[in-house]
Amino acid sequence: MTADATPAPAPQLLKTLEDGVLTLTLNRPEVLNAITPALLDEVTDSLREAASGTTVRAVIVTGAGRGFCSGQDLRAAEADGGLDVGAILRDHYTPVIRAIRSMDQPVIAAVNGVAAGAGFSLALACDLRIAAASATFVQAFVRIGLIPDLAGTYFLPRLIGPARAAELMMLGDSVDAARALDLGIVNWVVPDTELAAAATELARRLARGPRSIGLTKRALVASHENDLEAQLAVEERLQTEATTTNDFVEGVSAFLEKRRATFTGS
Ligand code: T3D
Repeated sequence: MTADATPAPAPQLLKTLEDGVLTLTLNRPEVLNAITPALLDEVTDSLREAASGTTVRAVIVTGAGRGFCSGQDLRAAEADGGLDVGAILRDHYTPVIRAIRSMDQPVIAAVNGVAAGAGFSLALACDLRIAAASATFVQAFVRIGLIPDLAGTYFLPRLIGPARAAELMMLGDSVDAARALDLGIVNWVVPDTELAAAATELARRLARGPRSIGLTKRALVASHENDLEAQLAVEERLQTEATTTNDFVEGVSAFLEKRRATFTGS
């Protein structure tokens, strides 16, 4: 065999762009898509690139194989013992959370299997979550003596309430998809074989939507911190912006002409 015949390593992040939908697939199935700094850097770069243009109008994050994401790659972390964990989090991990929250395009987590540790946090940072019936959610951090990170302690109590968040985070028990739906962790649960199609259909629907979806995301993100007065001011500003969009003109015209609106995201 010549050197040229050596197969190239599989990309750790798969990317497709179709009908305005960017799909990012974590591709380390042998470790249930455990994350490394390099993998999350790629995800962050892809999201930033999408955010800076108008081609991508919705994003799906999912995993290859039977896992969604098992959190930090513990073998790689072990091998890298002695590194500054705080610096790795700051420089390589937390940027992905900021990228998801600061981009206007909606981001959907299509949770195809176990979401553990930082993988659970990654799903929580997304705008919408759709899970396969066999998916599970584990706040695995406590099992290895860590605290939840990647903004899990920010999103989970806001999503399901502080008592439920404390239960999941302090006990580290696995939550199945049905309970995740019941708790409000996920928006939808679908049969395993239908997850990819359902996530794509949802993303395409969002991608066909008006510019105001992105502005709505901004308002929702701001609402996490604002009091009533501040949030009313945010709505006044963003609604003013929404009325300047082509999609608002089209939406009103379509209503008056009794036809379906065709939005361009502008
Ligand atoms: O260090 C820092 O930078 C701080 C940041 C921390 C952030 C975090 O995310 S901490 C939390 C890290 N994640 C975990 O603790 C979860 C570890 N994994 C598990 O507990 C279990 O694998 C699961 C509950 C996720 C799934 O269990 P199961 O029984 O379905 O699968 P499995 O057999 O345990 O795993 C399958 C393979 O994936 C296995 O490899 P093998 O034995 O077949 O060669 C397993 O070792 C590997 N794998 C799973 N998770 C990880 C992993 N390898 C490396 N890192 C992982 N996180």
